[in-house]
Amino acid sequence: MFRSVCLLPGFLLLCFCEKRLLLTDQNVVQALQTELQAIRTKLQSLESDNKALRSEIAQIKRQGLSTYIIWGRKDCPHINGTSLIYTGITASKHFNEVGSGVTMLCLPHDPDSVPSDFLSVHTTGGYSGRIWGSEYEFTYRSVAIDDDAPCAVCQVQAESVIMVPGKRHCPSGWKNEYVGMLIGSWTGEHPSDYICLDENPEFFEGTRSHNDNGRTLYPIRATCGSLPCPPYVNDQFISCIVCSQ
Ligand SMILES: [Ca+2]
Repeated sequence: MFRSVCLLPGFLLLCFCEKRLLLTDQNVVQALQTELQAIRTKLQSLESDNKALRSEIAQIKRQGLSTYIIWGRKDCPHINGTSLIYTGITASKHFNEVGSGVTMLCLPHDPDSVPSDFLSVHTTGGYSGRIWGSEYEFTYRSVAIDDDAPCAVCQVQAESVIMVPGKRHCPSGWKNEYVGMLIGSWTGEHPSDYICLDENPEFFEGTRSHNDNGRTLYPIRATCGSLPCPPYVNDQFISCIVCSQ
């Protein structure tokens, strides 16, 4: 790499690596021209890469990031732009308890303790709610009655995520994240969320088919009346799909 160029009457002088080279040697001139061309080519390649990366970053910023929970699976769908945040346990209130919460939660496998000076069940005298794991109350594909249900929290490169009940196809312009069946509680139980269970549900091996109840998971069927039939069909179970855009 040359340090500087000196112009003297009649010839060109380069200060090259602390040495002064007189550019009357055509071999040196040719070598420098070749090196210069290689640098130009490399620079053009870097500029092209830089432009592509800027475009990709701008696209990601425009799209934003969203999250959703896939119920019944230990991992997120293996599709481009969707990644796992954590895997967990499908959990909510006990089917036979009135209180506690009503939302379905994805509890992680590695919980952190509350602060050591927080309440204990003894100091509250039992005035607290509970959370339970969940069990399938049906047998379908890989799962059986009393199998415990996993879940996974997923991040997706999209501005929005929606669950569309009653559909197996996303609206135009939306991408399919996963498809499944609408799940809730039995009509005679205390309720929790409606959730979209993946159509290929999984289970936890260690507690397979062991009946501990907790949050019980039942398929949801249509009832004609205030719900118009057609298009709905009485007693037909409801599908669902999760879509991103
Ligand atoms: Ca079980």
